[in-house]
Amino acid sequence: MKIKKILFVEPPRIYWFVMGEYLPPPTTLLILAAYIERELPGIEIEVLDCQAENMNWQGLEKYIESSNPSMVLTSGFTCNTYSCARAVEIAKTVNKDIITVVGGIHFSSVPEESLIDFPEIDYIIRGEGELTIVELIKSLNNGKKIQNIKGLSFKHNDKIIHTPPRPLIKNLDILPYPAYHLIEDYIKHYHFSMMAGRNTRYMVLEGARGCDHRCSFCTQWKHWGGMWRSKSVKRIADEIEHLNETYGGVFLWLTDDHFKINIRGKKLYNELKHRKCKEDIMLFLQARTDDVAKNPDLVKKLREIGTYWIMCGVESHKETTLKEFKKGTKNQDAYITMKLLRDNDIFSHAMFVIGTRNDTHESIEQLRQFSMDIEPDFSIFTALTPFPGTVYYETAKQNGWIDDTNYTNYDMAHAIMPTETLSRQEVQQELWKCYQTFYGSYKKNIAGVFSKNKLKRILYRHMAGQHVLRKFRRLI
Ligand code: B12
Ligand code: SF4
Repeated sequence: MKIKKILFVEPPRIYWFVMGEYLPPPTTLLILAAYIERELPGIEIEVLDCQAENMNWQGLEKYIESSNPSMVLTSGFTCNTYSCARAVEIAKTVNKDIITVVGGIHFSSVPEESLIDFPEIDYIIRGEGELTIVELIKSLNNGKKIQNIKGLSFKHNDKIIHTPPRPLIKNLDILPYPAYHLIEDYIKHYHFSMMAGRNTRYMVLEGARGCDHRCSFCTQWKHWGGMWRSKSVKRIADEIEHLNETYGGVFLWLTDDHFKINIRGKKLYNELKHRKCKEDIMLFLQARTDDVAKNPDLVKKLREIGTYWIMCGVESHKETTLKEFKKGTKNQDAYITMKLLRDNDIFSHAMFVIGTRNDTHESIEQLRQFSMDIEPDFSIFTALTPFPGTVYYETAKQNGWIDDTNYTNYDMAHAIMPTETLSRQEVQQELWKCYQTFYGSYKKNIAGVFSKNKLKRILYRHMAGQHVLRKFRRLI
């Protein structure tokens, strides 16, 4: 079948209850759609966001029937594996000739397993997607050999073929802006209630890909070839301005896993400080605690250009665990970071992990105490999750630690592995206790609900509403 029309599908998904009610734009799909649109202008492109449409699986089937695409593409993380598989299965049910393509961290990490488990997937794009998908469409339309396309996995005569990896794009500035124009009707719906309020427009943009650290539990560095590549700071500022001025995007979430304040903080400040949009935007960044701690002056500058929320992977109070994770930070960095963010009126968001092999009731109790001592505005506690593609996954698999192989539960809220002394159930219970300790205090909740800080008020209303605690309780 010649590819004339392609349909990107963001399938119906389960929300991550920990961060409340939200509707995110399908960023990955928009980034890919923009590139295909520019490189292959003859191809008709549609993006369907089932969440924004409030569409269920039957609705998706009907939509594919009426849209009649020649290719259906989707993407997801590990916890979305089955929803991606179901979306492409539906496409095949509608018309077995529709070519189905998936990509992203999960499918890139376990392509062999995925092609065997989900025969309805025709092609897996491994790693960076833009060049590979364009080459695939071109080759299918010109009858060229698929085997010559780098970064692809597929079945051929009942054999699974993995072509060599594709080299990464050198200059990310060549990428077009994400194709928000293809989903203009949905844009007004995107929001993140707990983080920015129900009526603040939420958009996601990419400033960099990958990371040059090597944390054992993280998928990102491997997926992006162990490198950190950034767009130019001017390009990032232009993209921020574009989303704000063209689409009214206010709460702007940078996908960069490691912001690198030391390298880009000052430059981004210089780029944005004279732009009008800085008064309107609310930037969300992810940074390492060592990077924040070492750059107090730049943190102040970032606040001046609209940075209002920074999320940091604090992970653990134990230096031995940080070492075991190859995190490269010290727990002292967390104290300095949280104080710096507080002093600069930036909402401080700390991520913690429990459930390492040597974790006990006592060590998790110490982590809870540590989380109170460093005083972040917002804490998220997660269960150590062996994501396929991580160093930790290989170790856990070899040692038989993985107790739960249902990928839907790989959302860091479900305990997947026991520790040496705690059952999986006990880890789950400890996780609930972490939330209960951090958010369960009556005094703290009252102070939060009536805080002068609007963000804190929204957040504590969410947490004090007990929905999160109740949902965690139900997982035990
Ligand atoms: C923004 C974000 C969110 C947002 C919004 C998600 C969204 N729909 O936009 C929110 C807050 C909702 C969220 C939630 C969660 N997230 Co999140 N999130 C991200 C983040 C920061 C950016 C995603 C993104 O847009 N990336 C940019 C795009 C361009 O990269 P990409 O998806 O990899 O796509 C490229 C290639 O992989 C490839 N590709 C990918 N898919 C496809 C498909 C096709 C057809 C093709 C051709 C190519 C292709 O081409 C693209 C361009 O080259 C990533 C980290 C990151 N930097 O990616 C984490 C990340 C994806 N999240 C993660 C996790 C764990 C979660 C949560 C489970 C919990 C949590 N702790 O946050 C929940 C799950 C929610 C759910 N139930 O779905 C992990 C996933 C790990 C894993 N292996 O599963 C990541 C990697 C963070 C991390 N460092 O570990 N997340
Ligand atoms: S956890 Fe953060 S610092 Fe560590 S490798 Fe992943 S993105 Fe890099």
